[in-house]
Amino acid sequence: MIQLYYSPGTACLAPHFLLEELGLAYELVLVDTSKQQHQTEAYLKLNPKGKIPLLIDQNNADLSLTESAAICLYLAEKYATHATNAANAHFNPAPASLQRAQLYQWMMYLSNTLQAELLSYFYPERLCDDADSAAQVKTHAEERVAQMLTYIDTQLSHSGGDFLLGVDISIADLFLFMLCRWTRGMQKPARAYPQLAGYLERMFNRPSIQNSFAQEGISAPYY
Ligand SMILES: N[C@@H](CCC(=O)N[C@@H](CS)C(=O)NCC(=O)O)C(=O)O
Repeated sequence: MIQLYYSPGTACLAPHFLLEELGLAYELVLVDTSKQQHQTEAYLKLNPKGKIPLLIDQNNADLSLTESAAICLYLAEKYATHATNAANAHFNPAPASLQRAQLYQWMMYLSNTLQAELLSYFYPERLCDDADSAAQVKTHAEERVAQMLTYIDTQLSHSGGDFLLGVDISIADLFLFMLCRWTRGMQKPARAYPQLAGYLERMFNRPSIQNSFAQEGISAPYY
């Protein structure tokens, strides 16, 4: 069995979407950050970072993994091969292929640039000492996120298909949908960009995303 430790709507979403896409058997374990359950002694023993998500793969010697992007890369590599899951093998492009290189490029960009900026937007008080400075940090983070969304929107129009890598969906799309959802309270949310508007609607209609939202108890507005 695979266990995903989650708190609704957090960085657990991308791995959750992927578990659904791949049709794997898994168990969700709730660690509610709004109740500080990620800071309990029991959870910190499992994940000393005190962050969500955490994946434990009992099919693979109880492998324990954090970092949402790393979990997605691991799950795709382990469970989306032609040998075991041919219908979903596009989630695991061949090593050194153009698709894999582009996948790495997107995953690095999304996790260390857009996701990092979103963390500044949501937790500005962690970066400064007073409320006025925190408000400024938040405003600047939102401006930088807007620049990134403009870049992503343009790239989508050149991808050659419905997804970031072109014709086939990849883990980068699942990750991007999660991050775009987090912009829904911004002055110009991701859904307001011309390419992203249709892209997010298509992604939202996938059963993997519908099921994950239902299981995590997430309600409208979804993105
Ligand atoms: N880089 C990490 C970020 C993990 C992270 O910051 N998760 C948030 C939820 S989205 C969290 O656990 N926040 C609780 C806190 O920082 O106290 C990842 O992608 O997994």
